[in-house]
Formats: sequence, structure tokens, C-alpha cells
Amino acid sequence: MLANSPDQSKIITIERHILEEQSGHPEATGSLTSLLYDIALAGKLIASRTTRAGLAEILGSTADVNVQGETVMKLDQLADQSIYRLNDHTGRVAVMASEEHEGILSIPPGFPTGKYVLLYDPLDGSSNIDYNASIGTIFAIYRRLSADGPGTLADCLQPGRDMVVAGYMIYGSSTMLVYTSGHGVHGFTLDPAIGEFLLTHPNICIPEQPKYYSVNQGYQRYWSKGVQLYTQWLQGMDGDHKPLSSRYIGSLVGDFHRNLISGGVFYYPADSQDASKPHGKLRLVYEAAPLAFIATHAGGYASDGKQDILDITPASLHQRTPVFIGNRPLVTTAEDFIRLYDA
Ligand code: FDP
Repeated sequence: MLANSPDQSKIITIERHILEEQSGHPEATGSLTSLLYDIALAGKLIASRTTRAGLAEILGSTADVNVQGETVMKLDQLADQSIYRLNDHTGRVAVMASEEHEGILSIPPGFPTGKYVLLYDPLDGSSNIDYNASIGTIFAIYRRLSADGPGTLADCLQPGRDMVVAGYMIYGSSTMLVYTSGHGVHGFTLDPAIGEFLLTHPNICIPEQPKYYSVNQGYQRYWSKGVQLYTQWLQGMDGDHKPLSSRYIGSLVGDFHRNLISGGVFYYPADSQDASKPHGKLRLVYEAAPLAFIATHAGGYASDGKQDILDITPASLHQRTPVFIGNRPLVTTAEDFIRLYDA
């Protein structure tokens, strides 16, 4: 090998990784592999736009606004359309649903439907765009339940435990794609010079020694007694253990990703501040369930405070749920506090 040249045998692109995973399943048709690859492509597209976010206004007045005066599309709409359009004609997907839309997204007439269901939150944490903080895309893939033809709402309302693949892209200091198909959680970093996601974090496991707790503590007065006491326990107020450090961006993918790599717990509990949202803010289908699937396959756990998030069958696409997610002992302790004080 030439001096200073990278060891090519160690460079694994996402395509190669997905294909190698597929080779362990001789019955596989390659449809899921291609679907994942298309999602990675959407991630590259979204990343290329999010890194130009601050430029939209100044460039908009010259290159990006056309003569008809069409305005620059909002980033979350752009992300939403990118994912839909990359997957609406491939014959791999029966139906999609996006956090940006009220109902299901059907495959347009004239295109074939496939055996998978794609659910996604195109740009989560988008209130952070103006501040250059990390944002992300979350996705979940299920097998369709309906036999054939257009996919249905019921195809989209499956318990997280039946997921086939879950993943997210994080657009931060670098762009990463993290996914699991139930055989380990793997992280890839986008090399912008070559436009490829390269395997940088194989077999991610949440470290046993957690570092952080992440919650919007500004809402503390609206929490139940159990959640308040749990937070004090995380802060080591009982004197029995060292406090965890607090970190909260307010961008779910960013907060989750940090705790996945360093260990910790993220929670967004139910609170009493808005009577129309008694179950907190986060969406079961688009946010909680996919991240619960990833946390579980990284050795962690996710709960709504009473039960495993993966056991909940959604009743509607935009159902909200309290979320406690991260190191298993931290999450089960949250369940203990809630059982003891909030029954
Ligand atoms: P955002 O509103 O910026 O899209 O569910 C969306 C979300 O962000 C999550 O990414 C984030 O964890 C949460 O909301 C932040 O909510 P708070 O501002 O209430 O803490």
C-alpha cells in the first residue's frame, strides 16, 4: 500500500454495507436495500440545502427567485417533497406518511406499489434552523399489511415492534445517517468531497455509564410529581450518586444522537401547560417509535412512562406520546417514579 493512502478494505460505503447485510438474506429481492439507498440519497439532497440555509435570503434575490417571482421553498417543505418524490415511483413503497401532512400519502396513479410502508419526519427540530443548531430527518419502514393495490392508513398504524428499519439523518457539524434493520445500529458520515456516506460508527451501543439528561426544564412546573422527583434523582439530589450533566438543544435528533453516543436519557414528558396536548409534544409514529427501535437495538430502552413505546399501536398518524428514551436503567427508573407518585 502507498504511504498515507487510506486502507481501502476499511472504507465501507452505505451502499456496500446495505448490500452486505442483504447477502445474509438469500430470500431478499433487493427492494429494501434500494429503498434505504434512496433515503440516503434524499439525506444528501437535504444536507446540501440545509448547509445553504442562511444563504437563501441573499441568493433568493438573484439566482433562486425566478422571473415569475416564485419564492424560495421552506426547508421543511423541500425535505418533505424530496423524500416523497424519490420514493413515489420506484415500486418499492405501498404508501407513505409524513409529519408534514394530515393524511397518508398515496403513490400517484400510474405507478406501481411495493411491499413497504415509509413513514417520515422530513425535518425535525426545524425551529433550530435559524440558529445553526443540528436538525434531522427521522424515518421508519414497515412491511405493508394490505395484500396489494394502494396502501392504507392501517398499513401506517403498526406498533413499533413490527418495524423493519428505523433511522435518522442528522445535519450538524457533519451529516450522519444512523440506521438499524435489527442487526446492530450503524452510523455513516457523509464525506462531502465524494458525496458518499462512509461507515464511521459500526455497531453503536449506548455506553453503560451515562453522561447526560436532556429535557426542557423550563416546563418543570407543569410536570407531574413523579417526573419532578425523577429529575431531582437524575441531579443526584438523593446524595446516592453523582449528578448527570444536563444538555438540551431542543432538536430531538440532536439530543437523541448525543445520548446514543455518550449515554444518557432524553425525556419529553406529559405536562399540564396545554390541555389540548395532554401527552406531551412528540409524535409516536414519526418521532418516538423509530428512535425507540434504534435505542432498543443499541441496548437501550424507550418508554412512555408506563410501557414500552414499541408496544403501542398508534390510533392515528399524529398521536402524541410522552417519551423517556436512553439507557435502560435510567428509563426504568423513570417508570418507577411515575408508578410510585403518579398513579
Ligand atoms: P421543533 O418544534 O423545533 O420541530 O417535535 C419537534 C421538536 O422540535 C423536537 O425536535 C424537539 O425535541 C422538541 O420539538 C422541542 O420542543 P420544546 O421547544 O417544547 O422543548
